[in-house]
Amino acid sequence: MSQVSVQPSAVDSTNAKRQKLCDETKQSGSMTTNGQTNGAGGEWFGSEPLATNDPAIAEIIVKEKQRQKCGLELIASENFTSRAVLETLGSCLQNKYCEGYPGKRYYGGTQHFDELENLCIKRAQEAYRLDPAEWGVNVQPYSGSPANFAVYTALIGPHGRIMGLDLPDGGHLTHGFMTSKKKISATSMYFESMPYKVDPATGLIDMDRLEENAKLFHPQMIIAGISCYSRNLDYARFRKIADQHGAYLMADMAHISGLVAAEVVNNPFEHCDIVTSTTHKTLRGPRSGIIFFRRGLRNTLKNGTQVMYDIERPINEAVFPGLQGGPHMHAVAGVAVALKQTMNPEFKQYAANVIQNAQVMCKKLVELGYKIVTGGTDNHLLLVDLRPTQVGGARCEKILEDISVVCNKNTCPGDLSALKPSGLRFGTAALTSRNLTAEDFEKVVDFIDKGIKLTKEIEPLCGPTLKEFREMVATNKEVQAKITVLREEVEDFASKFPLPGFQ
Ligand code: DSN
Repeated sequence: MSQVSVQPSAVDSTNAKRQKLCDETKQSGSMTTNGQTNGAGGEWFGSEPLATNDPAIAEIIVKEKQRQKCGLELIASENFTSRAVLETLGSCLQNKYCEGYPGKRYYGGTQHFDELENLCIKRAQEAYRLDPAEWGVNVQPYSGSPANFAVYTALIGPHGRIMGLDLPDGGHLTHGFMTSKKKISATSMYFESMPYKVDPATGLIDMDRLEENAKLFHPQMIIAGISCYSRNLDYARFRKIADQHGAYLMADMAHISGLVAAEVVNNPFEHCDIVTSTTHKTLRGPRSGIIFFRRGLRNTLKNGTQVMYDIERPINEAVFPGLQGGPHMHAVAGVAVALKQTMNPEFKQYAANVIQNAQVMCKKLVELGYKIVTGGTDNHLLLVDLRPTQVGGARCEKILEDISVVCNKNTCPGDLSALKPSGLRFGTAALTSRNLTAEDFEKVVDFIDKGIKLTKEIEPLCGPTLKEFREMVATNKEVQAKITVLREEVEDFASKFPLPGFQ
Protein backbone atom coordinates (compact mmCIF):
# COMPACT_ATOMS: atom_id res chain seq x y z
CA MET A 1 0.00 0.00 0.00
CA SER A 2 1.39 3.39 -0.92
CA GLN A 3 2.10 5.96 1.75
CA VAL A 4 0.11 9.23 1.80
CA SER A 5 2.40 11.53 -0.13
CA VAL A 6 2.89 14.53 2.13
CA GLN A 7 6.38 15.93 1.74
CA PRO A 8 8.15 16.68 5.05
CA SER A 9 8.79 20.19 3.81
CA ALA A 10 5.03 20.82 3.34
CA VAL A 11 4.31 19.60 6.88
CA ASP A 12 7.14 21.78 8.18
CA SER A 13 5.75 24.77 6.40
CA THR A 14 2.23 24.20 7.82
CA ASN A 15 3.64 23.77 11.30
CA ALA A 16 5.74 26.91 10.95
CA LYS A 17 2.70 28.95 9.90
CA ARG A 18 0.62 27.59 12.77
CA GLN A 19 3.44 28.27 15.22
CA LYS A 20 3.63 31.88 14.03
CA LEU A 21 -0.12 32.32 14.64
CA CYS A 22 0.22 30.73 18.10
CA ASP A 23 3.07 33.10 18.98
CA GLU A 24 1.05 36.11 17.84
CA THR A 25 -1.91 34.99 19.95
CA LYS A 26 0.33 34.57 23.01
CA GLN A 27 1.90 38.00 22.45
CA SER A 28 -1.48 39.68 22.19
CA GLY A 29 -1.99 38.36 25.74
CA SER A 30 -5.41 37.00 24.90
CA MET A 31 -6.25 33.35 24.39
CA THR A 32 -9.91 34.24 23.97
CA THR A 33 -10.13 36.87 21.22
CA ASN A 34 -8.01 37.71 18.25
CA GLY A 35 -8.59 41.44 18.25
CA GLN A 36 -10.30 41.48 14.86
CA THR A 37 -13.20 43.80 14.22
CA ASN A 38 -16.14 43.50 11.86
CA GLY A 39 -15.50 42.05 8.43
CA ALA A 40 -15.27 44.13 5.26
CA GLY A 41 -18.54 45.83 4.33
CA GLY A 42 -19.64 45.97 7.99
CA GLU A 43 -21.27 42.54 7.96
CA TRP A 44 -21.27 40.78 11.30
CA PHE A 45 -18.17 38.70 11.93
CA GLY A 46 -18.41 37.97 15.62
CA SER A 47 -15.36 39.64 17.08
CA GLU A 48 -16.85 42.55 18.99
CA PRO A 49 -16.38 42.43 22.74
CA LEU A 50 -19.44 41.43 24.72
CA ALA A 51 -19.93 44.95 26.05
CA THR A 52 -20.43 46.20 22.48
CA ASN A 53 -22.23 43.20 21.07
CA ASP A 54 -24.64 42.58 23.94
CA PRO A 55 -24.55 45.32 26.58
CA ALA A 56 -27.51 43.83 28.46
CA ILE A 57 -25.70 40.56 29.16
CA ALA A 58 -22.40 42.36 29.77
CA GLU A 59 -24.09 44.49 32.40
CA ILE A 60 -25.53 41.45 34.18
CA ILE A 61 -22.03 39.98 34.35
CA VAL A 62 -20.62 43.24 35.74
CA LYS A 63 -23.35 43.30 38.39
CA GLU A 64 -22.68 39.69 39.33
CA LYS A 65 -18.95 40.37 39.58
CA GLN A 66 -19.73 43.26 41.92
CA ARG A 67 -21.95 40.98 44.00
CA GLN A 68 -19.21 38.37 44.24
CA LYS A 69 -16.63 40.98 45.22
CA CYS A 70 -18.72 42.90 47.75
CA GLY A 71 -20.37 39.90 49.41
CA LEU A 72 -19.25 37.07 51.67
CA GLU A 73 -19.72 33.82 49.74
CA LEU A 74 -20.32 30.98 52.17
CA ILE A 75 -22.23 28.47 50.05
CA ALA A 76 -20.40 25.24 50.86
CA SER A 77 -20.47 23.96 47.27
CA GLU A 78 -19.06 27.11 45.66
CA ASN A 79 -15.62 28.49 45.05
CA PHE A 80 -13.70 31.04 42.96
CA THR A 81 -11.79 29.40 40.19
CA SER A 82 -8.48 30.73 38.90
CA ARG A 83 -7.87 33.02 35.97
CA ALA A 84 -6.12 30.16 34.16
CA VAL A 85 -9.27 28.02 34.43
CA LEU A 86 -11.48 30.92 33.30
CA GLU A 87 -9.25 31.32 30.24
CA THR A 88 -9.87 27.71 29.20
CA LEU A 89 -13.63 28.22 29.52
CA GLY A 90 -13.58 31.22 27.21
CA SER A 91 -11.21 29.60 24.72
CA CYS A 92 -11.63 28.18 21.21
CA LEU A 93 -11.90 24.69 22.76
CA GLN A 94 -15.59 25.35 23.30
CA ASN A 95 -16.19 25.39 19.51
CA LYS A 96 -15.45 21.75 18.85
CA TYR A 97 -17.57 18.61 18.84
CA CYS A 98 -15.57 15.71 20.09
CA GLU A 99 -17.86 12.71 20.57
CA GLY A 100 -16.04 9.51 21.46
CA TYR A 101 -12.86 8.90 23.41
CA PRO A 102 -9.16 9.46 22.65
CA GLY A 103 -8.24 7.56 19.48
CA LYS A 104 -11.93 6.82 18.75
CA ARG A 105 -13.67 10.07 17.80
CA TYR A 106 -16.68 10.43 15.55
CA TYR A 107 -15.66 13.75 13.99
CA GLY A 108 -12.62 15.01 12.17
CA GLY A 109 -10.39 17.76 13.48
CA THR A 110 -10.01 16.31 16.94
CA GLN A 111 -6.26 15.66 16.97
CA HIS A 112 -5.53 18.18 19.74
CA PHE A 113 -8.40 16.95 21.89
CA ASP A 114 -6.96 13.47 22.31
CA GLU A 115 -3.81 15.06 23.71
CA LEU A 116 -5.96 17.26 25.97
CA GLU A 117 -8.21 14.48 27.30
CA ASN A 118 -5.29 12.11 27.88
CA LEU A 119 -3.41 14.84 29.76
CA CYS A 120 -6.47 15.53 31.92
CA ILE A 121 -6.79 11.80 32.74
CA LYS A 122 -3.08 11.55 33.59
CA ARG A 123 -3.29 14.57 35.86
CA ALA A 124 -6.37 13.14 37.60
CA GLN A 125 -4.41 9.97 38.36
CA GLU A 126 -1.42 11.99 39.57
CA ALA A 127 -3.47 14.41 41.67
CA TYR A 128 -4.96 11.50 43.63
CA ARG A 129 -1.75 9.43 43.58
CA LEU A 130 -3.39 6.59 41.64
CA ASP A 131 -1.66 3.81 39.73
CA PRO A 132 -3.09 3.79 36.16
CA ALA A 133 -2.99 -0.01 36.30
CA GLU A 134 -5.51 0.14 39.17
CA TRP A 135 -7.60 3.20 38.39
CA GLY A 136 -9.05 4.54 35.15
CA VAL A 137 -10.74 7.91 34.73
CA ASN A 138 -13.57 9.36 32.66
CA VAL A 139 -13.38 13.16 32.51
CA GLN A 140 -16.39 13.71 30.24
CA PRO A 141 -19.40 13.94 32.63
CA TYR A 142 -21.00 17.36 32.40
CA SER A 143 -21.21 17.52 36.17
CA GLY A 144 -21.67 15.39 39.29
CA SER A 145 -25.32 14.45 38.77
CA PRO A 146 -24.78 12.97 35.28
CA ALA A 147 -21.64 11.26 36.59
CA ASN A 148 -23.63 9.50 39.32
CA PHE A 149 -26.45 8.58 36.96
CA ALA A 150 -23.95 7.12 34.50
CA VAL A 151 -22.38 4.92 37.18
CA TYR A 152 -25.73 3.51 38.30
CA THR A 153 -26.78 2.97 34.67
CA ALA A 154 -23.53 1.16 33.93
CA LEU A 155 -23.22 -1.04 36.98
CA ILE A 156 -26.64 -1.88 38.40
CA GLY A 157 -29.08 -1.05 35.57
CA PRO A 158 -32.81 -0.24 35.79
CA HIS A 159 -34.31 -1.07 39.21
CA GLY A 160 -30.90 -1.81 40.70
CA ARG A 161 -30.76 -1.21 44.45
CA ILE A 162 -28.86 1.74 45.89
CA MET A 163 -28.35 3.01 49.43
CA GLY A 164 -27.25 6.61 49.94
CA LEU A 165 -27.37 9.12 52.78
CA ASP A 166 -30.86 10.65 52.85
CA LEU A 167 -30.95 14.21 51.52
CA PRO A 168 -32.45 15.75 54.68
CA ASP A 169 -29.65 14.05 56.63
CA GLY A 170 -26.91 15.55 54.46
CA GLY A 171 -26.90 13.36 51.34
CA HIS A 172 -27.38 14.49 47.75
CA LEU A 173 -30.40 14.41 45.44
CA THR A 174 -28.68 11.91 43.16
CA HIS A 175 -28.12 9.42 45.96
CA GLY A 176 -31.72 8.25 45.42
CA PHE A 177 -33.75 11.03 47.03
CA MET A 178 -37.51 10.57 47.40
CA THR A 179 -40.14 11.50 49.95
CA SER A 180 -43.09 9.47 51.23
CA LYS A 181 -45.25 11.25 48.64
CA LYS A 182 -43.02 11.54 45.62
CA LYS A 183 -39.95 10.19 43.88
CA ILE A 184 -38.00 13.42 43.51
CA SER A 185 -34.69 12.48 41.90
CA ALA A 186 -34.58 10.36 38.73
CA THR A 187 -32.17 8.22 40.72
CA SER A 188 -35.15 7.11 42.82
CA MET A 189 -37.41 6.68 39.76
CA TYR A 190 -35.12 4.47 37.71
CA PHE A 191 -33.32 2.75 40.57
CA GLU A 192 -34.68 1.35 43.83
CA SER A 193 -33.50 3.50 46.71
CA MET A 194 -33.32 2.81 50.41
CA PRO A 195 -31.67 5.69 52.24
CA TYR A 196 -29.58 5.51 55.38
CA LYS A 197 -29.80 8.17 58.06
CA VAL A 198 -27.88 10.03 60.74
CA ASP A 199 -28.56 9.48 64.41
CA PRO A 200 -30.72 12.51 65.33
CA ALA A 201 -29.10 12.70 68.76
CA THR A 202 -25.51 12.97 67.54
CA GLY A 203 -25.91 14.03 63.90
CA LEU A 204 -23.47 11.24 62.98
CA ILE A 205 -24.20 8.65 60.30
CA ASP A 206 -25.85 5.65 61.94
CA MET A 207 -23.61 2.94 60.50
CA ASP A 208 -25.15 0.18 62.62
CA ARG A 209 -28.58 0.92 61.23
CA LEU A 210 -27.19 1.06 57.71
CA GLU A 211 -25.70 -2.39 58.25
CA GLU A 212 -28.98 -3.73 59.63
CA ASN A 213 -31.11 -2.29 56.81
CA ALA A 214 -28.66 -3.48 54.18
CA LYS A 215 -29.31 -7.02 55.42
CA LEU A 216 -32.96 -6.54 54.41
CA PHE A 217 -32.46 -4.55 51.23
CA HIS A 218 -29.34 -6.28 49.80
CA PRO A 219 -28.03 -3.21 47.98
CA GLN A 220 -26.09 -3.57 44.77
CA MET A 221 -24.38 -0.27 45.43
CA ILE A 222 -23.71 1.78 48.55
CA ILE A 223 -22.94 5.46 48.11
CA ALA A 224 -20.61 7.13 50.58
CA GLY A 225 -21.07 10.80 49.85
CA ILE A 226 -22.37 14.01 51.32
CA SER A 227 -23.59 17.48 50.51
CA CYS A 228 -24.14 18.60 54.09
CA TYR A 229 -22.22 16.45 56.54
CA SER A 230 -19.21 17.84 58.32
CA ARG A 231 -17.44 14.70 59.49
CA ASN A 232 -14.94 12.34 57.91
CA LEU A 233 -16.58 9.28 56.39
CA ASP A 234 -15.58 5.83 57.63
CA TYR A 235 -14.91 4.29 54.22
CA ALA A 236 -13.52 1.10 55.75
CA ARG A 237 -16.82 0.43 57.53
CA PHE A 238 -18.79 1.22 54.36
CA ARG A 239 -16.56 -1.29 52.54
CA LYS A 240 -17.26 -3.96 55.11
CA ILE A 241 -21.02 -3.48 54.77
CA ALA A 242 -20.87 -3.42 50.96
CA ASP A 243 -18.85 -6.65 50.96
CA GLN A 244 -21.54 -8.44 52.97
CA HIS A 245 -23.75 -8.07 49.87
CA GLY A 246 -21.20 -8.18 47.08
CA ALA A 247 -22.19 -4.57 46.46
CA TYR A 248 -20.13 -1.88 44.80
CA LEU A 249 -18.98 0.95 47.03
CA MET A 250 -19.09 4.33 45.34
CA ALA A 251 -17.78 7.51 46.96
CA ASP A 252 -19.26 10.78 45.77
CA MET A 253 -16.46 13.09 46.89
CA ALA A 254 -17.88 16.17 45.13
CA HIS A 255 -17.73 18.39 48.19
CA ILE A 256 -14.37 17.26 49.44
CA SER A 257 -12.42 16.45 46.26
CA GLY A 258 -9.96 19.31 46.80
CA LEU A 259 -9.43 18.17 50.37
CA VAL A 260 -8.84 14.58 49.24
CA ALA A 261 -6.31 15.76 46.67
CA ALA A 262 -4.53 17.68 49.43
CA GLU A 263 -4.65 14.66 51.78
CA VAL A 264 -6.34 16.56 54.60
CA VAL A 265 -9.42 14.31 54.91
CA ASN A 266 -9.98 10.54 54.73
CA ASN A 267 -9.15 9.05 51.33
CA PRO A 268 -12.07 7.29 49.57
CA PHE A 269 -9.74 5.68 47.01
CA GLU A 270 -8.40 3.31 49.69
CA HIS A 271 -11.71 1.46 49.96
CA CYS A 272 -14.05 2.29 47.06
CA ASP A 273 -14.64 0.72 43.67
CA ILE A 274 -15.81 3.94 42.07
CA VAL A 275 -15.26 7.58 43.01
CA THR A 276 -17.27 10.39 41.40
CA SER A 277 -16.93 14.11 41.80
CA THR A 278 -17.76 17.54 40.58
CA THR A 279 -14.74 19.70 39.96
CA HIS A 280 -15.83 23.16 41.07
CA LYS A 281 -16.23 22.89 44.82
CA THR A 282 -13.17 22.50 47.08
CA LEU A 283 -11.25 21.40 43.96
CA ARG A 284 -11.59 24.98 42.65
CA GLY A 285 -11.91 24.05 38.98
CA PRO A 286 -14.60 24.66 36.35
CA ARG A 287 -18.12 23.24 36.55
CA SER A 288 -17.67 19.68 35.34
CA GLY A 289 -17.71 16.06 36.49
CA ILE A 290 -15.33 13.12 36.74
CA ILE A 291 -15.56 9.37 37.39
CA PHE A 292 -12.72 7.20 38.70
CA PHE A 293 -13.16 3.43 38.36
CA ARG A 294 -11.12 0.47 39.51
CA ARG A 295 -9.14 -1.77 37.15
CA GLY A 296 -7.55 -5.15 37.76
CA LEU A 297 -8.27 -7.61 40.56
CA ARG A 298 -11.61 -7.15 42.36
CA ASN A 299 -11.37 -10.08 44.80
CA THR A 300 -10.26 -13.67 45.21
CA LEU A 301 -12.94 -16.28 45.91
CA LYS A 302 -12.52 -18.96 48.59
CA ASN A 303 -11.66 -21.50 45.89
CA GLY A 304 -8.83 -19.23 44.70
CA THR A 305 -10.60 -17.91 41.62
CA GLN A 306 -9.61 -14.35 40.88
CA VAL A 307 -12.46 -12.01 39.98
CA MET A 308 -11.42 -9.05 37.87
CA TYR A 309 -13.11 -5.66 37.67
CA ASP A 310 -15.15 -5.21 34.52
CA ILE A 311 -16.52 -1.72 35.04
CA GLU A 312 -14.43 0.48 32.77
CA ARG A 313 -16.20 -0.26 29.48
CA PRO A 314 -19.75 -0.11 30.96
CA ILE A 315 -19.00 3.22 32.67
CA ASN A 316 -17.43 4.75 29.58
CA GLU A 317 -20.34 3.54 27.44
CA ALA A 318 -22.90 4.86 29.91
CA VAL A 319 -21.33 8.33 29.79
CA PHE A 320 -21.04 8.28 25.99
CA PRO A 321 -23.07 7.30 24.04
CA GLY A 322 -25.45 6.18 26.79
CA LEU A 323 -26.31 9.48 28.45
CA GLN A 324 -24.26 12.24 26.85
CA GLY A 325 -23.25 13.54 23.46
CA GLY A 326 -20.14 15.60 22.85
CA PRO A 327 -18.04 16.35 25.92
CA HIS A 328 -17.46 19.98 26.88
CA MET A 329 -13.77 20.03 26.09
CA HIS A 330 -13.23 23.61 27.25
CA ALA A 331 -14.40 22.40 30.69
CA VAL A 332 -12.17 19.32 30.42
CA ALA A 333 -9.23 21.67 29.79
CA GLY A 334 -10.24 23.65 32.87
CA VAL A 335 -10.35 20.45 34.92
CA ALA A 336 -6.84 19.59 33.71
CA VAL A 337 -5.61 23.02 34.80
CA ALA A 338 -7.29 22.75 38.20
CA LEU A 339 -5.88 19.26 38.79
CA LYS A 340 -2.37 20.51 38.05
CA GLN A 341 -2.91 23.33 40.54
CA THR A 342 -3.87 20.86 43.28
CA MET A 343 -0.38 19.38 43.08
CA ASN A 344 1.26 22.66 44.15
CA PRO A 345 2.28 23.04 47.80
CA GLU A 346 0.19 26.26 47.85
CA PHE A 347 -2.95 24.24 47.17
CA LYS A 348 -2.18 21.85 50.02
CA GLN A 349 -1.82 24.85 52.32
CA TYR A 350 -5.07 26.28 50.92
CA ALA A 351 -6.94 23.03 51.69
CA ALA A 352 -5.55 22.92 55.23
CA ASN A 353 -6.65 26.54 55.71
CA VAL A 354 -10.16 25.73 54.42
CA ILE A 355 -10.59 23.19 57.23
CA GLN A 356 -8.92 25.36 59.86
CA ASN A 357 -11.22 28.27 58.94
CA ALA A 358 -14.33 26.06 59.18
CA GLN A 359 -13.17 24.97 62.64
CA VAL A 360 -12.58 28.59 63.64
CA MET A 361 -16.13 29.42 62.54
CA CYS A 362 -17.51 26.53 64.62
CA LYS A 363 -15.57 27.59 67.70
CA LYS A 364 -16.65 31.21 67.46
CA LEU A 365 -20.30 30.28 66.81
CA VAL A 366 -20.29 28.01 69.86
CA GLU A 367 -18.79 30.82 71.95
CA LEU A 368 -21.70 32.98 70.80
CA GLY A 369 -24.15 30.33 71.98
CA TYR A 370 -25.00 28.56 68.70
CA LYS A 371 -25.40 24.82 68.29
CA ILE A 372 -23.37 23.08 65.58
CA VAL A 373 -24.65 19.76 64.26
CA THR A 374 -22.17 17.01 65.33
CA GLY A 375 -20.46 19.64 67.49
CA GLY A 376 -17.89 20.68 64.89
CA THR A 377 -16.32 19.86 61.55
CA ASP A 378 -13.57 17.80 59.89
CA ASN A 379 -13.99 19.42 56.49
CA HIS A 380 -14.95 22.67 54.76
CA LEU A 381 -18.56 22.94 55.99
CA LEU A 382 -20.62 23.37 59.10
CA LEU A 383 -24.30 23.17 59.87
CA VAL A 384 -25.79 25.51 62.46
CA ASP A 385 -28.91 24.17 64.18
CA LEU A 386 -31.13 27.19 64.80
CA ARG A 387 -33.81 25.36 66.78
CA PRO A 388 -32.47 26.56 70.15
CA THR A 389 -32.57 30.18 68.88
CA GLN A 390 -36.17 29.69 67.72
CA VAL A 391 -35.75 31.36 64.36
CA GLY A 392 -36.21 29.62 61.00
CA GLY A 393 -33.43 28.81 58.52
CA ALA A 394 -35.25 30.36 55.55
CA ARG A 395 -35.75 33.71 57.30
CA CYS A 396 -32.16 33.88 58.43
CA GLU A 397 -30.97 33.01 54.92
CA LYS A 398 -33.08 35.89 53.55
CA ILE A 399 -31.74 38.50 56.01
CA LEU A 400 -28.17 37.30 55.62
CA GLU A 401 -28.56 37.57 51.85
CA ASP A 402 -29.85 41.12 52.26
CA ILE A 403 -26.73 42.02 54.23
CA SER A 404 -24.52 40.35 51.56
CA VAL A 405 -23.69 37.22 53.54
CA VAL A 406 -24.54 34.34 51.20
CA CYS A 407 -25.34 30.90 52.60
CA ASN A 408 -28.21 28.43 52.42
CA LYS A 409 -30.94 27.11 54.66
CA ASN A 410 -30.62 23.40 55.33
CA THR A 411 -32.47 20.67 57.16
CA CYS A 412 -31.03 19.52 60.48
CA PRO A 413 -31.23 15.93 61.73
CA GLY A 414 -34.73 15.34 63.09
CA ASP A 415 -36.38 18.15 61.09
CA LEU A 416 -39.94 17.11 60.33
CA SER A 417 -40.26 19.01 57.05
CA ALA A 418 -37.68 19.70 54.37
CA LEU A 419 -39.81 22.73 53.49
CA LYS A 420 -39.13 24.30 56.89
CA PRO A 421 -35.44 23.67 57.44
CA SER A 422 -34.12 24.74 60.78
CA GLY A 423 -30.46 25.06 59.91
CA LEU A 424 -27.95 27.14 58.00
CA ARG A 425 -25.10 25.57 56.05
CA PHE A 426 -21.81 27.45 55.71
CA GLY A 427 -18.65 26.55 53.79
CA THR A 428 -15.22 28.16 53.86
CA ALA A 429 -13.74 27.11 50.49
CA ALA A 430 -14.70 30.26 48.55
CA LEU A 431 -13.62 32.86 51.09
CA THR A 432 -10.40 30.98 51.80
CA SER A 433 -9.70 31.34 48.06
CA ARG A 434 -10.01 35.10 48.65
CA ASN A 435 -7.30 34.77 51.31
CA LEU A 436 -9.45 35.40 54.36
CA THR A 437 -7.53 34.30 57.45
CA ALA A 438 -8.77 32.67 60.66
CA GLU A 439 -9.10 36.13 62.20
CA ASP A 440 -11.17 37.31 59.23
CA PHE A 441 -13.47 34.33 59.63
CA GLU A 442 -14.13 35.36 63.23
CA LYS A 443 -15.28 38.69 61.85
CA VAL A 444 -17.47 36.83 59.33
CA VAL A 445 -19.10 34.99 62.24
CA ASP A 446 -19.81 38.34 63.91
CA PHE A 447 -21.70 39.42 60.77
CA ILE A 448 -23.64 36.15 60.74
CA ASP A 449 -24.52 36.61 64.41
CA LYS A 450 -25.76 40.14 63.76
CA GLY A 451 -27.88 38.90 60.83
CA ILE A 452 -29.46 36.11 62.89
CA LYS A 453 -30.15 38.48 65.79
CA LEU A 454 -31.76 40.99 63.44
CA THR A 455 -33.96 38.20 62.00
CA LYS A 456 -35.10 37.25 65.47
CA GLU A 457 -35.78 40.88 66.36
CA ILE A 458 -37.97 41.62 63.31
CA GLU A 459 -39.78 38.25 63.08
CA PRO A 460 -42.66 39.33 65.40
CA LEU A 461 -43.45 42.26 63.07
CA CYS A 462 -45.36 40.07 60.60
CA GLY A 463 -47.57 37.01 60.19
CA PRO A 464 -46.25 33.45 60.27
CA THR A 465 -45.55 32.74 56.59
CA LEU A 466 -42.28 33.30 54.76
CA LYS A 467 -44.17 35.35 52.17
CA GLU A 468 -45.39 37.72 54.89
CA PHE A 469 -41.88 37.93 56.29
CA ARG A 470 -40.43 38.85 52.89
CA GLU A 471 -43.13 41.49 52.31
CA MET A 472 -42.53 43.02 55.70
CA VAL A 473 -38.76 43.16 55.12
CA ALA A 474 -39.27 44.78 51.72
CA THR A 475 -41.65 47.47 52.98
CA ASN A 476 -40.73 48.26 56.57
CA LYS A 477 -38.49 51.35 56.49
CA GLU A 478 -36.94 50.79 59.91
CA VAL A 479 -36.04 47.22 59.01
CA GLN A 480 -34.58 48.38 55.70
CA ALA A 481 -32.48 50.99 57.50
CA LYS A 482 -31.04 48.36 59.85
CA ILE A 483 -30.30 46.05 56.93
CA THR A 484 -28.56 48.85 55.05
CA VAL A 485 -26.25 49.65 57.97
CA LEU A 486 -25.24 46.01 58.30
CA ARG A 487 -24.88 45.49 54.54
CA GLU A 488 -22.54 48.46 54.26
CA GLU A 489 -20.40 47.09 57.08
CA VAL A 490 -20.21 43.68 55.37
CA GLU A 491 -19.46 45.13 51.95
CA ASP A 492 -16.74 47.46 53.23
CA PHE A 493 -15.10 44.44 54.82
CA ALA A 494 -15.56 42.03 51.89
CA SER A 495 -14.44 44.45 49.18
CA LYS A 496 -10.92 44.55 50.65
CA PHE A 497 -10.25 40.96 49.57
CA PRO A 498 -9.22 40.27 45.98
CA LEU A 499 -11.37 38.06 43.78
CA PRO A 500 -9.28 35.30 42.18
CA GLY A 501 -9.54 35.14 38.43
CA PHE A 502 -9.94 38.86 37.82
CA GLN A 503 -7.47 41.70 37.77
N1 DSN B 1 -26.08 21.57 45.03
C1 DSN B 1 -24.80 21.18 45.57
C2 DSN B 1 -24.67 21.56 47.00
O1 DSN B 1 -24.93 22.71 47.28
O2 DSN B 1 -24.27 20.77 47.86
C3 DSN B 1 -24.48 19.77 45.36
O3 DSN B 1 -24.65 19.41 44.04
